[in-house]
Amino acid sequence: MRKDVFAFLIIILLIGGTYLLARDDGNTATVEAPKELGVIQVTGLVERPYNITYDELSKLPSREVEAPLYCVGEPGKVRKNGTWKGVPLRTVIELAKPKSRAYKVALYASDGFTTDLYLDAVREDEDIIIAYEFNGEPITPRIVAPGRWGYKWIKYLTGIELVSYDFTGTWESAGYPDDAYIPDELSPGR
Ligand SMILES: Nc1nc2c(c(=O)[nH]1)N[C@H]1C(S)=C(S)[C@@H](COP(=O)(O)O)O[C@H]1N2
Ligand SMILES: [Mo]
Repeated sequence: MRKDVFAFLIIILLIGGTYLLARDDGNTATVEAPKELGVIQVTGLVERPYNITYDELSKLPSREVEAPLYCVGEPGKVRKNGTWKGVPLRTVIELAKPKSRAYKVALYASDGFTTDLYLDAVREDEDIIIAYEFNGEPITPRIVAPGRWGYKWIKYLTGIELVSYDFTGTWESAGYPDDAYIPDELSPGR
C-alpha cells in the first residue's frame, strides 16, 4: 500500500514538472524552441513547391536588419528593437519559381494568425526578411518588415502561399491598412 502511494506521488511530480517545463507564455523569445518548430511550406502559384527547415534557412545567404517593431495598438512606443538576422523573403520565394499570376503572398502561422504582402513589395525590398535570430539569439522564424506595423511581422511562420487574389490577413481583414506603412511621426527612432 505504501509503495502504491509513493508511486502515485512520483507520477504526479513527473506530470507537474513536465507541465511547468513545457509551459510557454508565447511572448518571450527565449522560451521558444526555434529548431524544433518544424518547417515552412512554400506553396500556391509556384512551379516548385517546397518545404524549408530552420537549418536550411540558416544556410541561405543572410542579411542583418536593424529595425524597431511597433504595434499599431501602441503607436509611438518601440516594442522591440535590435538586430534581426535572416533571409530575404524574396530569396525563399524565388527558389519556388512563382508563376506570373502570383500577385500576393499569404503568410500563415502555427497559432492561426495570418498576414499578407504584395509580391511586388517583397521583390523590391530585400530588408523584408524571414528572421531566425534576434540580437544574436535564435528565434522561431518570423517576418521582419521594416517600416510596417507589427501585424506584418508574423511569428511562428509555417506557410508562405502565393496567390492571385486579394488575400488579407487577420488584422488586414479586420480593417487595418493592408500596406501597414507606419507614418513617420508615429515611429520615432526610425
Ligand atoms: N503568429 C503571430 N504572429 C504575430 C502576432 C500574432 O498574434 N501571432 N501578432 C502580431 C502583432 S499585432 C505584433 S504587434 C507583433 C508583436 O511581436 P512581439 O510579440 O515579438 O512583440 O507580432 C505580430 N505577429
Ligand atoms: Mo500589434
